[in-house]
Amino acid sequence: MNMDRSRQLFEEACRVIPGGVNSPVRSGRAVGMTPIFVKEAAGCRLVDEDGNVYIDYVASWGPLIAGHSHPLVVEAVREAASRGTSYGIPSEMEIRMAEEVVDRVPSIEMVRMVNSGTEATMSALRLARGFTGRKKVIKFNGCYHGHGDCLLVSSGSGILTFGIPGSPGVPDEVVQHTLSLPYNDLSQVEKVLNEVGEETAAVIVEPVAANMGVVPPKPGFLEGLRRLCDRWGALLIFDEVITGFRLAPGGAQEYFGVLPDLTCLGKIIGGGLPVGAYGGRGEIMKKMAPLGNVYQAGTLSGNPLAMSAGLAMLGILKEEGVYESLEEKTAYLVQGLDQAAKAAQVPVVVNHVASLGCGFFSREPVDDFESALKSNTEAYAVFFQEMLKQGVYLAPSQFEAFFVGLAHGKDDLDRTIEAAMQALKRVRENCAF
Ligand code: HOZ
Repeated sequence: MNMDRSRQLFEEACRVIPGGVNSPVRSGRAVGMTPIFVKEAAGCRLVDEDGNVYIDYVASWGPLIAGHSHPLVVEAVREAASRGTSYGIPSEMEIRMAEEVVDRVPSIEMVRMVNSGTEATMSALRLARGFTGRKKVIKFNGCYHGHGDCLLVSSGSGILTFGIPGSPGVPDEVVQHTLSLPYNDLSQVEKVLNEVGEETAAVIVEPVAANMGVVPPKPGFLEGLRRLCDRWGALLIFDEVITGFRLAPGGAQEYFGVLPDLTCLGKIIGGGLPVGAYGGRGEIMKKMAPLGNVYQAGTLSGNPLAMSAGLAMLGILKEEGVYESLEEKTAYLVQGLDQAAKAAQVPVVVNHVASLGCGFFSREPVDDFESALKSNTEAYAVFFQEMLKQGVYLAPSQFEAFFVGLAHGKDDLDRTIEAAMQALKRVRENCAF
């Protein structure tokens, strides 16, 4: 596989961009590689600067559920751009987007648009603190809620990939009110709330953890969080930046039937453009300025290009049978990967919920941060490299998800399974378990 042009671009990038990338995980360091540089993408295919073609399972880390360059999304952006790229003044599309979100996400009565998932979680947390008048927040080990200071404790994603325990630049005082507990362990939450329940503003959780690989909630975990938050008067915040509009039209809260007080969104609602949102019950959202005194603002919030792309993407997701088709495709892929792992005698645990999944190189079930950490990251690196050679692009870290989308056809899934068989043989030859 020729990567000459990508390597050359990476060298150039390293001179002017820290680590050559604008977000750490994509550097490829965790899988012993330098990154491919993308030239163009359409459907489920990426083409790199050397002309290599890949079946893509990263989908820009989730937003592109309908595939790259979907004609309806591209046309919506083109049309919106011809009428202006940003106004900083209200426009009708913002209302239509808010209506779509309120219609589909069961717990959201009002929503505020921002520009990234990080902004959404930071703002939701500020709102929860402002609404309750309390300071403490409970999060879960291995859950990642963006890179806002208060939530950068025992995080997943890049923090986990590169083994960074916290981040210099986040003073202890800033995280002194953040408590991070084991995911899927309700008894710990109960214990901690017994001690600090009256000081706790919020419990924030990824309803399916998707930044330490994919870890589904155990039956009763989300329901238990709801019950405990009600008991102590804390707000339950679902970070649905990844699960929103992916698991179901109403996200994980619809899928699992548990309603949070506040929800953070991003990714799919921007159709591949930068976006985030947070919403919830009207009485809470009305605490935001200018109605209330909790402050948050943004020059590009409700940006017309992002609203147009997002509305087009949400329109595509209204088509009949879309979610069933995503589930079927993912189940087919997961079954194929399971069989390939068994045939190669490589221990792999494939977790998935709807179209979100992850294969851990591990012998044990992966149901929390501790068990995720036991997976063999060297084996993942070998697997990643071999899959890439065979034209399949996976997340360049064991601790991220794969995203199945509407653009993946059966042929693509079969080719992926075939590639996995070869890659797993290579893992077997090179790695000890
Ligand atoms: N934190 C993102 C994945 N969960 C990675 C974003 C990126 O590298 O683009």
